[in-house]
Amino acid sequence: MGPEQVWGARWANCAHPLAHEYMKIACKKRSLVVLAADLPTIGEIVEVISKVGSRICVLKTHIDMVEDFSTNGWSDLVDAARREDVLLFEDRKFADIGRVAQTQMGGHYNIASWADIVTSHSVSGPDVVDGIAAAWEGIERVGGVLLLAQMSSSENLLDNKYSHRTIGMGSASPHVIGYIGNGSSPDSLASLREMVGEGKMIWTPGINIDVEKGVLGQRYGHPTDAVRAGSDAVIVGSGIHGAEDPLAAATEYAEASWISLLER
Ligand code: 6AU
Repeated sequence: MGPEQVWGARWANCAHPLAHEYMKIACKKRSLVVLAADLPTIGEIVEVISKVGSRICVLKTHIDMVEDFSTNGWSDLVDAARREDVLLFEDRKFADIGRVAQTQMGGHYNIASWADIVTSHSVSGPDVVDGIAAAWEGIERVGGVLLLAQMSSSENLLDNKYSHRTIGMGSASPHVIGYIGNGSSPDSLASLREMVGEGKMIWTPGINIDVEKGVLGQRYGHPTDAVRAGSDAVIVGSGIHGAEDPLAAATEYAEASWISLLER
């Protein structure tokens, strides 16, 4: 089954090539899983890609969390992801003025050169997205931005009004492929879906089949509930990389998310 049948209007209305690329990979792998690879070394991330690559569509990184970063080591990681047909997503959560965001896409980690997708806050206004896009354009690459419209952490400040204004900002930008929504709350997700309409995607962190497992204010919801409420991608970290058998866990999240999408 192709993305046109599965996503229907959302496929047709999401004009961005990265949104289409994601949906095509999801259909091929029958999975909406984005792996949050919050691991301390490049070797551990490469190992988890080799284990679960066939069941995940996207690898989400926090490059500044990696203890043994080197340009060569990272290019091995990028090659491993490409071999498995996995998109690369740096969860940088940009939040500065446009010029600084553009510069931060380069620098030591050179995010623009390898990331297909990045996250950004909307708090500083629309120029942050233009700065990110200018960095990709400068090296003739195309990438997509996900704006944080909601968060999964307890007592965060992203209220309904903030989400609404974020969506106003995102819908005016060709570089924004969608929004981060709160996977731990199906009700908030459903209202976000209503605000967003069909033109952009919603990707959801705060996902764990064991909803009681959150630490340090993290809150979790079940992948089935998130997809039913309108999520297009489930971002799963410890639920997969912390599992005894990461491939079995990735398969469980892939199947739960995919079946829920087909039933929606
Ligand atoms: O599944 P976990 O709790 O092990 O990991 C959750 C991952 C982390 C967070 O940085 C990220 O999801 N995250 C995000 C984003 C943008 O992905 C936003 C948010 O509100 N909450 C959240 O946990 O890598």
